[in-house]
Amino acid sequence: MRLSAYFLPTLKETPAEAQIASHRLMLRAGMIRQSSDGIYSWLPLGFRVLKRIETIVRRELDIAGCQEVLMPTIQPAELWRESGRYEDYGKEMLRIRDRHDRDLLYGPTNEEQITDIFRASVKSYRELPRNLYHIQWKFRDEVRPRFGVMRGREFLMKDAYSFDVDFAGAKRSYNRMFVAYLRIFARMGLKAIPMQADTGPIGGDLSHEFVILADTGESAVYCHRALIEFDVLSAGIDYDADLEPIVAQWTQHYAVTDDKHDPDACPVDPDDLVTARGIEVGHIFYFGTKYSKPMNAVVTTAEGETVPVEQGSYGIGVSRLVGAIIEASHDDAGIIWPDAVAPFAVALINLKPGDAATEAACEDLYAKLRAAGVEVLYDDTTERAGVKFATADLIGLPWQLTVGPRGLAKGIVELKRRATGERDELSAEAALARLTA
Ligand code: 5CA
Repeated sequence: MRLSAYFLPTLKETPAEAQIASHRLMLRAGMIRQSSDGIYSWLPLGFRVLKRIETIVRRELDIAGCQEVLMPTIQPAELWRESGRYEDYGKEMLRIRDRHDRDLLYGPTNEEQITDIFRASVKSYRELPRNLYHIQWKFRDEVRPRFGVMRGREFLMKDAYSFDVDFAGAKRSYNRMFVAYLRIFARMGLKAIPMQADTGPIGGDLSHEFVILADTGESAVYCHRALIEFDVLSAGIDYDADLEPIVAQWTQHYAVTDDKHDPDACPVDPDDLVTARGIEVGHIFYFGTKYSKPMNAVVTTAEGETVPVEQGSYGIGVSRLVGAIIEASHDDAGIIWPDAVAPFAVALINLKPGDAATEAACEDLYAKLRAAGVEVLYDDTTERAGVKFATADLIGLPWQLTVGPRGLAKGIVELKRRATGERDELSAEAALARLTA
């Protein structure tokens, strides 16, 4: 993509309304634009990151045996009356009435809807387990939407729902998602720590929040140092195997949010206790028959008995993750994208547009990188070099490849790694080899 043709409305000034780094940087880097309180449009650069995150989530969930569906954003109130949550949900739910005076709502989550889909067709334990998910916009009329996409009113969530015939099966489904979540966040370059959590309005009695550590996190978190060290990607994973040992490895250590932390009862040696701030990027729940019972979603067991199906639900804040990743990875100059979610891999910076040799070298690199499948944002604009470097640092692509007449005269270009600031002067061929390796 040529920057001269790209819709990238960057801001020089720091927007006054933004209180935290990710919100400031997303506005300054032209990733989002506020539409109304807690509701945002996603502009090309931001939308690319959102799609990257979705792709990682999708890939790992599909490996874990989940199947993607797409449910509507607008749901009928009757389903929520059946579960008893229509009144309980209160003012957070956006209620809508259609032209026929039917009560509808903009879904804050989809337990009722998926249970309705399930009960219409699944009748036997033979068809279980199943895990269905979608990636869809939600609306919650939060009292205090803030921090940009981190606590929005409209936000993109991945929500998955598991169905099993008994508790043992439901726990296996829960474990699968627990492990899949560890891998999803690790793939994004994040360290997410599962923490014991309350189930809140979702209900149920087994629940973990996945929290990434960042100074601006909304809640204080406490965990054993060992959890920071665990590695989840080096070994392969067999989702049909017993995953209890992996889950136990993580849950044996203390890890709680501040509402559950009691300094006097904390079992961890102070030297091993990490006290930090955290951002909740995922939340998983086992809630048994909380919805299947009132909604009469039943299956027959191997013994011929009819029982309500056992359920769990599993959320990831896809749009929140964009902000959370920036909170965890930025500096004074701008965003530092982890490779896996970066909107483009390389910023190609032409220091002297109009100079024939520089132009030719840039065009050649641009064509070769694209031919090799490397996503490049080519700064072919006529801005000053200082402005170009500032923009490149602000939007935070992992690599900056700079080409100018002085270097070219010596046969070199400059390759900078955004995360470390390391710069190498090398030939264009060597730079290409590095970027396409
Ligand atoms: N039904 C369950 C799981 S499918 C559920 O709704 N869980 S949740 O309420 O915990 O939300 C799941 C994830 O969505 C959270 O972990 C968080 O990352 C994200 N999320 C929740 N509220 C917001 C919000 N207002 N803005 C942005 N992301 C949010």
